[in-house]
Amino acid sequence: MKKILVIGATGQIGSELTVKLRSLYGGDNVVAGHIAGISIPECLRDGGPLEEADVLNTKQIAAIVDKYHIDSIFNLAAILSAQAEQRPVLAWNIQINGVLNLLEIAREKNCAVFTPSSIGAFGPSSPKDKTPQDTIQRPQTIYGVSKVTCELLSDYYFHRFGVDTRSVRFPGLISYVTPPGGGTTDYAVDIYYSAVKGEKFYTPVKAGTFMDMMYMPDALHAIVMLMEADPAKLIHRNSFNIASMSFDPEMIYAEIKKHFPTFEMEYRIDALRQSIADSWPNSLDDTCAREEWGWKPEYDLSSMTVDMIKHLKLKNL
Ligand code: AKB
Repeated sequence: MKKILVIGATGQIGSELTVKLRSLYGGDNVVAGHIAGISIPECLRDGGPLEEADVLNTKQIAAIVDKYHIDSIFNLAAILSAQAEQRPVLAWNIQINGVLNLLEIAREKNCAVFTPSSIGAFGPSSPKDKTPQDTIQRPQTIYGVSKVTCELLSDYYFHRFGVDTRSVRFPGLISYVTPPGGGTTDYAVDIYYSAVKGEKFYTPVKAGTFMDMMYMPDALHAIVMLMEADPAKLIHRNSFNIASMSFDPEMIYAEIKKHFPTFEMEYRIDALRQSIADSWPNSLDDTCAREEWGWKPEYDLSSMTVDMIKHLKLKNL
């Protein structure tokens, strides 16, 4: 049985991942790590240990690893793309110095480490459509720079010290549980909230801006599958392209309108988010993930939309 520490357990991915890992491996085997002063979501309050775990505090994390005999660290601490442009030093600290701290702890204490990368690890000179697994990565955002560095650091620790590092490049993640904050793809979550609340939606990126997106259940499934995968079959590690759908604002609007015929959307372009989105791929080629560990998504735009609307309606927004 794995003994897991989730860092960033209160965030968009971390909160749902912690619940899923607890259901798979048992509540007592999954420690939810959070930073001081943050409000703890209801779903994390019971069901397993809760510890203050700041990715920048090596001593604190090492003590948790010892206390609970942790063998796997799932690192979900991150500053998303648009917010990172406002706070580049913080983004660097969390996404590079924080990851380095964890890799050192993992090397000393023999832990596996999962840290997600992103479609943001590609840049304007990467091939735009069906971006290959191995290709040019020259991002022009601090988020992308930190993600590429994290991919390289994690590969270095694997090859040099044998640390079991694994990762996927996440697209924009869509969920009805915990909202994202400060990302370029957040609009694809916000649009559902507006539709269900009966409000007009203002989209921050132009028609024709295609980005890869994924429904959260598929994203969580990918993390678990990859961390359970037979290491002998993994040719790549840091980091795998994964994909399930690619759309622009017009496509998601049209899909939601099937359920809310009077729903309205208007363009109010956010220059920063538009420039970040323009530098990212339209879609990724995830053949290596499919071949090396059997990745296969379940949801497309239409089935995700049905599920999102069903759950958001239950929330009585
Ligand atoms: C963001 O928009 O910053 C993230 C991502 C694609 O990594 N959702």
